Formats: sequence, structure tokens, C-alpha cells
Amino acid sequence: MVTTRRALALGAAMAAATVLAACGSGQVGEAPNQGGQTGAQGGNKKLALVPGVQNEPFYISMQCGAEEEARGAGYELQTNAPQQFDATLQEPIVTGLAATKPAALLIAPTDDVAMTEPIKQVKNLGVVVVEVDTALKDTSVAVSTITSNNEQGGRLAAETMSKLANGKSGSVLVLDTKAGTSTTNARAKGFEDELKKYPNLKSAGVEFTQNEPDVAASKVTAALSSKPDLIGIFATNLNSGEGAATGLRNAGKIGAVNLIGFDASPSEVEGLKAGEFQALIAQDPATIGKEGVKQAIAKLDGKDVKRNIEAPLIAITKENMSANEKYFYKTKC
Ligand code: T6T
Repeated sequence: MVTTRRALALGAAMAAATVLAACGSGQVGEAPNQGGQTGAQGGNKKLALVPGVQNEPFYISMQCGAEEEARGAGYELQTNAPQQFDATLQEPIVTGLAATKPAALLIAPTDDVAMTEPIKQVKNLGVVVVEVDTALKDTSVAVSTITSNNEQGGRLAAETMSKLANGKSGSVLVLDTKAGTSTTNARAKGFEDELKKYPNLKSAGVEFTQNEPDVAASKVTAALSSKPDLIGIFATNLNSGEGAATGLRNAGKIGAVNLIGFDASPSEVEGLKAGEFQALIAQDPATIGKEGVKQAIAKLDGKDVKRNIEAPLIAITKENMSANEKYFYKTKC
């Protein structure tokens, strides 16, 4: 458990840290409708959103923001997500867009390499491609990428972990999702880099959860038995965090090991309230969705497009959670 003194110190630190960034960057003026886009001029008002996985509060909140923006601009947004966060399941959804040929595709690629060819195929039909959340390694495919500063989010988590440890020594485990997930891989990297600044905190390494809560729970169980000095866990996304909380609960280690999660799903927020998580790094998926639609339409209208846009991130603790409810993710619009 976080003691009152520690909680107060952390609360003050969080107030100073809070919103990391909300500004766009690298505005790139681009020539209108390169590549024979079907665009607004062609009268095509269909947009497609392909999130990373179905029924997941982060992507539901993104969809809500995207739908609102599309509606306001007179576009129709159709969302189709894979059942699991898996490129082999996302690929047929993307290639299937050849049949409906939307004016633009907003996509969260589930693998930064494997999804390149299918997305390029759709782009070659004249569909404008915008990346929302995750991105491909090949930066030539999308006209715009809207994402949180994930590496900075990882750094903020490490800084928070150090405050929670309050000088105590021990090892700290990172739960990443899958290799090839641009966002969570960057969070793990940012965390590990920043951790080196705190000599009392030793890295217990990075484990992959395959984005499955059960795998995350069993990684925590294994780490608790192989690393008796484990004092902290950083879970790089929602499923990893929810699974880590289960692992700690099963071992009776809630509060004894500090857990910092990423995202703000209803279950993580409940966990924060209950003291299972000591902090959450929340994103703003609705803004990511809205900006994705804005940039797609700008491209279709032949206007300037921002190549990279950074969405806000915020560290939420039990102490500041009531002031930050707007960051909690939705399960329906
Ligand atoms: O953390 C988000 C998203 O940013 C990441 O790319 C994948 O996992 C989530 O969707 C949460 O489950």
C-alpha cells in the first residue's frame, strides 16, 4: 500500500508532471491528393477505421472520437476490428477494403512490419492512409500518424516508480505486449532507459504478454518466485496491467509490489481506486480518433496535413483521479 506520506509526495510530483504534451509537430505541407486519391472531390464520403482489437475500451474511445468528427464533417465512418490483436487477423480486414474502397483508412497496425504490404495494397487503390495509435516502421505509407509520445510515457512511469519506491532498493519488471507493437515497445524502452537513472532500482527485464491478461498474470507469478526483491511492475498496456493485477492478487502481493499501468480502462480505474495500481499513465484515444479523421479529410480536400501529431498523456494516481475523469476510457459512445 502507498502510505499517506508517500501518497502525498507522489501526488505533488504528479501535479507537476501531469500533461506531457498536446501539441502537433512537424507540420508538413503536402501536395494535394497525390496518388490519385478518390477523395472528397470524387464524392466518396466513406471512411474506414481498423483498430487493433475488438471490444476494448481504448479503441472504443478512439472510435467515439472518430465517429463524432466524421459525422460533423459529413462523412460516414465504418469500423471493423480483428477479434485479437494479431496481424494475421487484421490483414484480411484491410485487404477486404478493396471491395468497399473507402476514401481514407484510419488504421492501428498490429505489427509494425507484417502489416506494411496489406496497407500498401489498399493505398495503391488511391485510399488515403492515416495511422492512429500504432505505426508501421515504413514511414512512407501513411500521410499522418497520430499517437501518444509512448517513449516519454515509459519514462514518466519509471520516474513515478522511483517516487513510489522512495529510496527502497529492489528489482522492477516490465510487461510488454508483443514484439512489433510500436507503442508498447516504445513504452518499455522509455521505461528501461529512464530506470538507469535510479541506482536503487534494478531492471528485472522485459517480458512479453502477447496482449493476454492470463499470460501477464503468469509472468507476474513467475517473477514473484524468481525475484524475491521484486518491488515494482510496469505494465505497458491495458491487458498487461489487468493481468498483472490478477497475478499480484493471487499471490497476496497487492500493495507490496507497486504496479504502474498504462491506459485507463474501467477495470484499471477500479484497480487504482482499490489500491491495486499505484498509478496509471492514461492516453487520450478520443483525440487520436478525432485528429485521425481531421487529417484524412484535410488530405482528401487537398489541404495541408500534419505528418506527426502527438496526443496528450497524463499520470493519474488515486489522489488526482477525481479531477481527471475525462481521461477514463469508455465502453460505449
Ligand atoms: O495501450 C493501448 C494502445 O495504445 C496500444 O497500442 C495497444 O494496447 C492498447 O490498445 C490498450 O489495450
